[in-house]
Amino acid sequence: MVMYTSNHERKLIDKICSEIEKYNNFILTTHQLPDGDGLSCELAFFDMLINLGKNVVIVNEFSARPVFNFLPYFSKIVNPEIYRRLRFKPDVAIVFDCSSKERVGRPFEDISDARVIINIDHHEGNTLFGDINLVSCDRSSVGEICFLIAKKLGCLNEKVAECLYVAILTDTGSFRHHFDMRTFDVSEKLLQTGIDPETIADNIYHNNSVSCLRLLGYALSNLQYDDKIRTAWTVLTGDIYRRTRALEQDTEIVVDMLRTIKDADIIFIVKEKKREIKFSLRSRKGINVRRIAERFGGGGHNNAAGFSFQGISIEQAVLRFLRYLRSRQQEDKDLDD
Ligand SMILES: [Mn+2]
Repeated sequence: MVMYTSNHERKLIDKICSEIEKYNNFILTTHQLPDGDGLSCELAFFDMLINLGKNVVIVNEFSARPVFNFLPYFSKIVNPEIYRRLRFKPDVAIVFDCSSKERVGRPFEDISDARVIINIDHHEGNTLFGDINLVSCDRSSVGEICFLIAKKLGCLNEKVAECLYVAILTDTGSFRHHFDMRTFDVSEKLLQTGIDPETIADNIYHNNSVSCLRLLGYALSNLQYDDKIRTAWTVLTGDIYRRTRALEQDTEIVVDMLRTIKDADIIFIVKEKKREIKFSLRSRKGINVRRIAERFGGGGHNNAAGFSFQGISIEQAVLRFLRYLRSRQQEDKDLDD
């Protein structure tokens, strides 16, 4: 018998369900550059809430990768400009997969109007910015947590299950990292609704744009590797995005590919944005990249984190970060000696 929920989780889920019953107007959001987890949870909740007769708006600062457009209600998501024109008065805001309110980006102003902010997340170091904070760091995905709420509300149907299965599938890298037995148990219950995992996988993984693959091509042809620190990285300038016409969200495929390198314990992608240089880090063998990212003012998960530099060039940013990784390696060696 797999232990589903801790007492702590159960209490918070009860509280969230009673808030949902009490109020009528809901605003849902997730982090900037929504991923499969945050996005699918929004869409699952959209279905659950409209079935309960509620008014619901999903507002995201940026659109998600088009590979997710097969999911129900994908086209219902609005950006902050459209949202403001709706003059919606939310009672409850639900924020998915965000460790801090800053991660929400511009919609945070809008959700701050709500009477109750519910924060559902699984990131270490979540700042507990909500009035209710359901933060379970040992859960594979927010989708796994949302399954518990869907069941409690009696709202589990095929649409909800499809979304939550996508959340779990993508956040675990197709069941490769950050999951446990409960994840399979939840997935099984989702599949029992009749959803087809093969079609879902096909929709997500065999649905890339040519631009996205071109971006990957550039990324791989500029791949760097330092065997002393067992680290691989690549730099994606604004020019590469312009030339390939790839979306920033398409970077995910590059991250996934670099993660497959046998001899790299840490991989990172450097992305040039308007005013900042963004670093996305991934690790294995228990190397905690969240702590590394925190040194540079960022955060995330132990094996997936990020941070950004401002006011320096992309070359300086990479050099500064590599210098840190190399010194860190040296410190570890010194400790061993
Ligand atoms: Mn997540």
